[in-house]
Amino acid sequence: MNMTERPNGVFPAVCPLDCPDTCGLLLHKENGKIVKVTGNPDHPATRGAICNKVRHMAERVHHPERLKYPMKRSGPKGSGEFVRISWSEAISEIADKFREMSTEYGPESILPYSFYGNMGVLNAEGMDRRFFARLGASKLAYTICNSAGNAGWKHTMGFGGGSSPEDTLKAKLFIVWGGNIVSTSMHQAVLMEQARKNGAKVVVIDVHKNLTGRRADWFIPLYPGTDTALALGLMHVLFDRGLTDEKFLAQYTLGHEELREHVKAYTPERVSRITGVPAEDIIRLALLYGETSPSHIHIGNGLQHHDNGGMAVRTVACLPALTGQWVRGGGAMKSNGAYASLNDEALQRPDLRVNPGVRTINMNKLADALLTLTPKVRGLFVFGSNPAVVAPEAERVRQGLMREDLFTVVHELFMTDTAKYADIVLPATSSFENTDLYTSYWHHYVQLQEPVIQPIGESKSNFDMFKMLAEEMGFAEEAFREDEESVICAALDNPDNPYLNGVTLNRLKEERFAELDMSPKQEYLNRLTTPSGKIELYSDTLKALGLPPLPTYMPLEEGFDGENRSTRNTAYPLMFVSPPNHNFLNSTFANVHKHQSMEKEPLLQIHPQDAEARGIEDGQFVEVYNDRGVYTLKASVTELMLPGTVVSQGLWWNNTAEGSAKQGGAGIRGISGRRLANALTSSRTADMGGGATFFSTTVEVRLAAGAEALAKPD
Ligand SMILES: Nc1nc2c(c(=O)[nH]1)N[C@H]1C(S)=C(S)[C@@H](COP(=O)(O)OP(=O)(O)OC[C@H]3O[C@@H](n4cnc5c(=O)[nH]c(N)nc54)[C@H](O)[C@@H]3O)O[C@H]1N2
Ligand SMILES: Nc1nc2c(c(=O)[nH]1)N[C@H]1C(S)=C(S)[C@@H](COP(=O)(O)OP(=O)(O)OC[C@H]3O[C@@H](n4cnc5c(=O)[nH]c(N)nc54)[C@H](O)[C@@H]3O)O[C@H]1N2
Ligand code: SF4
Ligand SMILES: [Mo]
Repeated sequence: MNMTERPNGVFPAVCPLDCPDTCGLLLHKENGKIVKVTGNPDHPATRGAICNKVRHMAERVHHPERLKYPMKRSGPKGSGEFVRISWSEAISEIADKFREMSTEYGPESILPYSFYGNMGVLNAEGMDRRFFARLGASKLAYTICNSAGNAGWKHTMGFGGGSSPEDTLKAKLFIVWGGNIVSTSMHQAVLMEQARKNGAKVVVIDVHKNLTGRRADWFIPLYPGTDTALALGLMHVLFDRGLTDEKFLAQYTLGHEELREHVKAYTPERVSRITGVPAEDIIRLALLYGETSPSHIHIGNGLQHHDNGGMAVRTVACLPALTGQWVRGGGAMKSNGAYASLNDEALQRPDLRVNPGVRTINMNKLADALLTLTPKVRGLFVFGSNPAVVAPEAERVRQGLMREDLFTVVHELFMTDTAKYADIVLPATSSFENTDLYTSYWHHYVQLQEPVIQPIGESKSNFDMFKMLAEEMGFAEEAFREDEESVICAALDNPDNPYLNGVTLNRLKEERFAELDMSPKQEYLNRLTTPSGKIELYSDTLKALGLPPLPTYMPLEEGFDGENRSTRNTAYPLMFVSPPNHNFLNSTFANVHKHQSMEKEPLLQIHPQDAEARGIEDGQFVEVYNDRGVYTLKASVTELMLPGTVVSQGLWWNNTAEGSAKQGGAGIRGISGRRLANALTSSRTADMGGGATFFSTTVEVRLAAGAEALAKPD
């Protein structure tokens, strides 16, 4: 009897969320329903501990508002008015539209838009990739998360893997740089605490004293987008004081002599002006880094969501090489995804593509893609993502979604802000209703999910839904008839990745957590895949791309420039940073009452100096605005940042705003304005990898009209 047929019991599962930890879970079932989610104590890396978000996952899975059947729009776009239709009607309407568009405008008029709402590879990047390749749709560049930083890392280190998690507890200096691991990778935070118990010093470098910063032995605040300068200042001191490991530099790096000369210009005094970090702190940190071994740097996603984000990660990634810290317990970690890289050719079947030269659209540019791009996007297929909330330039994204001549399909578990704009909404299963394969971009274990509960309502997995569409479109290839297990076997068979040796479907079924073969890691420094095979402190590839070949600080397009003490556009003198919050996962959970109540409401953290200059008091409603839009939320006056930076954590849906039902989603307790952080952010792309620049945003803040009355207790 499979797990779905057993109404009661405790069953193994995998956390599907886009979180590095990829925890092993246990689902507790009663009468066919999941009633409790706990951690699986047998998971070798996550060991039974899970976060609060997922402890309450049952509420999301069995939420009364789960979409249960396909629907067709019956009211104006964005109104959320839909009528029920059958799957066969839905599929045939979509196929008809896609055929029509392909004939009339070419298939590149259709754009798939997806991300990792469910990290399972079959559903997130399997059957969909096959379908859209065969259809000939425009390609999507998956750039919204970490592509600038990953490119920066790649230009320095090549191979996209760093320190192993279990080694990091041996560090004597543990630096978290632009990450909030207490919220975003809790098991790494546990290892950080263990390292501290073993005598490590914990340093957090961030623009905002987040929950991780509050646990640091030393928190170092800096201006957004200035990390490259800080790292160069550290290098200046390291070379200057003879704290570099010359033997390591000679053996494993390229360009150390050029770098030594180059960083002379980054004196602590100059770097202090750029970053806001006092010169004596720069020297102190450099001495600490140069004199402590092993030292580990956890490179977060925050410092790379900037115009100069690729260079920032590249520069920080150079530091361990300067002091020869690529030893056990030392080094750095940006993402460990490459250790588990699958056979993407077999999984995604790019060979099915009928038009290899088709255009690629950067997902950060969704607003432009819908509003200004030619030839026009006429069909949009969204799944595993909520772009109306998570994509930059939210107001323009919404304008695009409102286009009468755009045919939008959204495959979702909930009526998200995005789904509201759809012409056809399709109900998606949750990951606990599917079979799928999970790798982690942090630990070294591969996991299998098998269905634990029956699909809710008529919901279907991405995998099955794209197979149905392929059949309706008449795609005859065997690739559209394969079952989950055969695709998993094909994906795991990757001769290019020695770390995946011996990880098979059978082993996953027997052992549940299949450890990668980490023996090739002994050769880590000889396995780097940069063009020179060395750690590239100097990169000819970057030079060819028109970027500085040596790590170089470049001010943000519209950011605060510490050297000039102002932003480029003085109408918007504050930097606005909107990182994830503790209780949501991007915009997932923002509609679940439990998670809302844990998170309470969006807050704008503003420094007392900035608040006072604007007559703003703690608890008052404020409007954060720039030329792109307005975000209305409550002020929290605090010294968690340097003056000049304001922070709002979390991606709230606009339609969860209080009173939204009555006010068409546009209000908070009678105050006009929107609840979307991304109304303010720009779709400019970063220096590398086409990455997102969410945090390179400048704004002004004012009291919201009627704010004083609202600030009074109810
Ligand atoms: N609870 C929770 N966990 C999550 C997520 C979530 O939404 N909620 N999201 C998941 C996803 S998709 C990702 S990518 C990861 C991201 O998780 P992390 O790697 O932790 O990255 P972020 O949380 O994006 O940003 C971390 C920090 O970067 C800071 N920051 C912003 N600009 C700068 C800068 O210029 N320099 C420096 N030094 N710091 C800066 C922000 O203040 C923030 O504290 O977390 C995953 N885990
Ligand atoms: N301002 C600002 N914006 C940001 C960020 C930030 O820090 N600040 N972070 C950025 C980052 S790092 C990321 S990764 C992106 C994340 O952006 P998204 O990937 O869009 O993440 P979510 O908001 O979690 O939306 C995922 C959606 O997928 C749906 N889903 C889950 N499982 C399935 C499934 O099996 N099938 C289907 N069809 N749907 C499913 C969920 O219900 C959810 O609505 O946001 C980015 N946007
Ligand atoms: S969100 Fe992260 S920490 Fe929480 S259960 Fe999932 S993998 Fe674990
Ligand atoms: Mo992300």
